[in-house]
Amino acid sequence: MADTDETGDDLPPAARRVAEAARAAGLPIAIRVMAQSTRTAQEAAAACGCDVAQIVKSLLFRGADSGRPYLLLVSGANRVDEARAAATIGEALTRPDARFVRETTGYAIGGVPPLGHAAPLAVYMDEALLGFDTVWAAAGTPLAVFAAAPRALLAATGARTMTM
Ligand code: 5CA
Repeated sequence: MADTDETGDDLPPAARRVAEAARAAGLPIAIRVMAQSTRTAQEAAAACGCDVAQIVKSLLFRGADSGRPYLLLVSGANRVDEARAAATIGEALTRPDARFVRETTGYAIGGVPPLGHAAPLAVYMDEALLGFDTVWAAAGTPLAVFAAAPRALLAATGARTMTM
């Protein structure tokens, strides 16, 4: 099966929500539903034919004190230094379980997108992503991705930048 570029009615509902949210945020995107898994950063890089560093991981954390969710958009080449992230955000962080991820974002792990969430989230973006012309992010399902200029993604998500 060939990969498909889709923007319309034949997208899975989760991907359609991402496309709608992106459009509303001033970032028109073409979502690609891949024939092979894009569940992990490595798989997404292989499917997109890009460097793993160009993959945007959308990782949910939770404030240890406030319980607030924080979405970190992290280069696929980087790991989150939780102490450093906590210092940037202003409270210690915990990793929520899969159920909290789904309830908070509206998407299952492996498909969590950088925008289009069930409720507004505080978003932080890894500065390393800004070094690329194009980055690729999940579009709502573990087969769906979209490409964007990182600064346009930064603007559309309202993210603050952080060093990982
Ligand atoms: N579609 C790809 C690339 S865009 C993607 O979504 N990658 S990801 O890194 O953003 O999402 C997978 C991440 O989900 C893993 O790195 C891991 O941090 C997290 N994760 C995996 N399993 C669980 C789990 N059971 N509970 C909480 N988080 C998990």
